[in-house]
Amino acid sequence: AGARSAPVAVPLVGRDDERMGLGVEALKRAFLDRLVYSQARFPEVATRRDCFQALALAVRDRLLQRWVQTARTYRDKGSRTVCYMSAEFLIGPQLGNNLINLGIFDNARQAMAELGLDLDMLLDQEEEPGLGNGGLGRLAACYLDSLATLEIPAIGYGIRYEFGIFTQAIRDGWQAELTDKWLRSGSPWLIHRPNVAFDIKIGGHTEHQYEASASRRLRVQWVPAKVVRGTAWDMPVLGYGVNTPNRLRLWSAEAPEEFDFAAFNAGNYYQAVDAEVLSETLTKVLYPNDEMEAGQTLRLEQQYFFVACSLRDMIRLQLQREADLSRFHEKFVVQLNDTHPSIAVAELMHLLVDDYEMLWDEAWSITQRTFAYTNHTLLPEALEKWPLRLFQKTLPRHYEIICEINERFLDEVRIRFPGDEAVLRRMSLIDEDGARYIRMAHLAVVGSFAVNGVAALHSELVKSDILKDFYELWPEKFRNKTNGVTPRRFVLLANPTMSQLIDETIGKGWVTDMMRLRELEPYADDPAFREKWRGIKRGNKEHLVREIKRVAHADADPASMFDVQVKRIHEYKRQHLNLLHVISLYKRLKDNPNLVVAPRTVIFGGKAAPGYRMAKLMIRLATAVADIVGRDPAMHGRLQVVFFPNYNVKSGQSIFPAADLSEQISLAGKEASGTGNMKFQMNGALTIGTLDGANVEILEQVGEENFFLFGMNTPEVKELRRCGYRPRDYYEANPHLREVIDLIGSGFFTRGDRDVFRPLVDHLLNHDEYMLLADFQSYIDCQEKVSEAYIDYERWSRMSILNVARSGFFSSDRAIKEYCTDIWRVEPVRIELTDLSEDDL
Ligand code: H53
Repeated sequence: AGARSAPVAVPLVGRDDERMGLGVEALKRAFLDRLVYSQARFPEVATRRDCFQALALAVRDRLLQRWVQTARTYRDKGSRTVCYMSAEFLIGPQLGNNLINLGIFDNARQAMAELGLDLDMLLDQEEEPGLGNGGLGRLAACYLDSLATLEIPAIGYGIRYEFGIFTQAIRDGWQAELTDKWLRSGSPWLIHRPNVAFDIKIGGHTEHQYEASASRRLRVQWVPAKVVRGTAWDMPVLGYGVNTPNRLRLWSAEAPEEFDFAAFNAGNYYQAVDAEVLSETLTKVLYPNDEMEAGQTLRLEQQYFFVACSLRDMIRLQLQREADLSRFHEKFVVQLNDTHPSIAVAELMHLLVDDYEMLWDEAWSITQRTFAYTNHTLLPEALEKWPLRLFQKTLPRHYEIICEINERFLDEVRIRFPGDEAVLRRMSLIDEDGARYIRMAHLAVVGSFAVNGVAALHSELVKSDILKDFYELWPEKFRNKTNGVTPRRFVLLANPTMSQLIDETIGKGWVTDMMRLRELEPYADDPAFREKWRGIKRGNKEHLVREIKRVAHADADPASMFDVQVKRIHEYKRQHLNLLHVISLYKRLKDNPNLVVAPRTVIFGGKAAPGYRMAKLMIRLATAVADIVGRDPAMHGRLQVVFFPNYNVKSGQSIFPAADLSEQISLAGKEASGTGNMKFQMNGALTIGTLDGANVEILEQVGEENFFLFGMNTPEVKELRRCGYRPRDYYEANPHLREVIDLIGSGFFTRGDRDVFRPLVDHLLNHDEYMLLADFQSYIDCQEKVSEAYIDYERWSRMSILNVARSGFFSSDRAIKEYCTDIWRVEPVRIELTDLSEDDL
């Protein structure tokens, strides 16, 4: 730290600092100041982008005022801190959310209006920080919101990707990927901390030496092949209605300061600069795979890099407070968001043993008391494992440490299961069957004191299937923490009209106490309330219709049922089952023009991993069906299909409030939890779904009469698989199913080209890993019930109201409270806005 000046009495950023006012006049003043003094623009020539930037900076000032107070309080109290480590934080646009959480959304709208600016237009200027793929990254962002709202000292640690998730365009019906340059004009929310920097070693080899001293301790030196410097970029994450902004700290890679002078002096300027370029590639781009492992060296380097920076940062903080690291685990608890950061287990051991010269046993005891691990998947292909050679080459010291952890661990297993060689092979951190791998989930379980799944069903399957042996060894480690989503972004911000009606009906306060929504239940029987409810949904649908026109160039009818499936495109999520229903409905409407069914607009949205061919083909099928149905005049006012391009956090905020029906149709036992299902429910959509992930708990909350359940359950799926599933039998036994599949195969949707969908049809008939054909009839029958219910609009409104009234359980506040008491053992720390003296800064 630099020289500090003497304390002065003058408050700089205090409680009554009028520069930080939240009223309309103060906001206008602040906006104009930022326009001139940060953007160097005067109002007459300012672009929309300048105006967005000025407003964002004015809001950021107000966050930072609270931030310094928070940082001071945490430092003074030495508060126990939660570190949420995640390779992804899908935070979405920040301005609207920050205005909501500061409680100044309406003031800001008025301030801008008085300056002749439209707040919605300004909000629209913000680039979406797409630092995640899907559910896992968005969950991390919801959890940061709840942690701050609940006033829990917390840091989110992640990666500042220069390119986030790609932008999806639809070209000739196919997905095309465009780079996401979200940092093109900088982000007003990120604050660079060039002096919070660490040099991280990668590659090379280790050298073992016994110390000359009497103890003759073995010392290990890691001689790296390269060194990359990580610097911190901080984003404040403000809680709702409190003064707590927590810190999201993202690491960015650069070349270390002493770059290759040998090359430079030899006149090889380019080689010297090369190091810089190579280092920067480390945090250049997010891997666009959701639930599929990439397995490349660069990905392992990314994971190691951000974990290594984060642990060094925590150690630095701890050594500011205490003389040594013996109480590290009392001051910090680290939640590992899936296995992506699980190398942290070996890294903390490396730091404690090699750098801080701690004995193995003490270091291991601290490590095991520091980490907790969340598992997010049941798909075998998503369980990370690293080829041993690749791992050893990238992290030679960690390889040795993992071998040591493994030996000691397997000794424990031998004592527990004497003579059982098979269990040793199954549980080992190293997969020795065939090509050898390091199993990251096993490392995470062994190195953690708690392991949790993300929905009740999923947590049971973790214990009975994927981590069964570990459950038998350490049953006390295992728990469930059902996911949740933040109602601030997904209800208050996304659905202001419904939020206002709720305010008027049960009073404010529900947004931080979502169980209070139960008070809405009696209004489900009030016809006047139901009518208002329908009016709000209609308004939200009209808004989405305009968006659909803008981005998909399609017309949608707001009087029809909005039947929506938005999520990553994946075979297990079964978007193609939804399409089989669409085609079935199309066929029936063609064959029988007088059929009485609810008019529908079926909306799809979601990205496919660029290398996932079947997922891309599923998108092609959706766009092809949309095209043919859209061209058919007989379908007007009856059936329509839309593929909404580039589904992301921002467009989600328009989609959830407009949905009538939420499609949650994964094969039972495959979706760990799902979180979109919760966002739909909170916005009054009814669910058609299988008994999978958190659907099970949604059904439990809303009751069977307010949920459209279909399909096999997990034991039935297992049983069918055990007996030998033959999809073709279903095809042959069900004439309607045959018609639907044959229509796809016939080239009807592709101008006679029979080749396009052949891989998809062949796959369904011969493999059908996710058992679409087995669930087909049950799904069609259930959609029939949906249609009947929709036509009875009083009944539908009633069900919709009850769904919202019973959605409180799925608030991320509930989930975070459970983590706090059951895993993290942390308490809230209240932040008061007081006057700070210069010395505090
Ligand atoms: O995590 C969500 C779950 C969802 C699950 C998802 C997920 C990813 O997005 C990526 C990797 C992974 O292992 C799991 O698919 O079911 O809701 C948050 O827990």
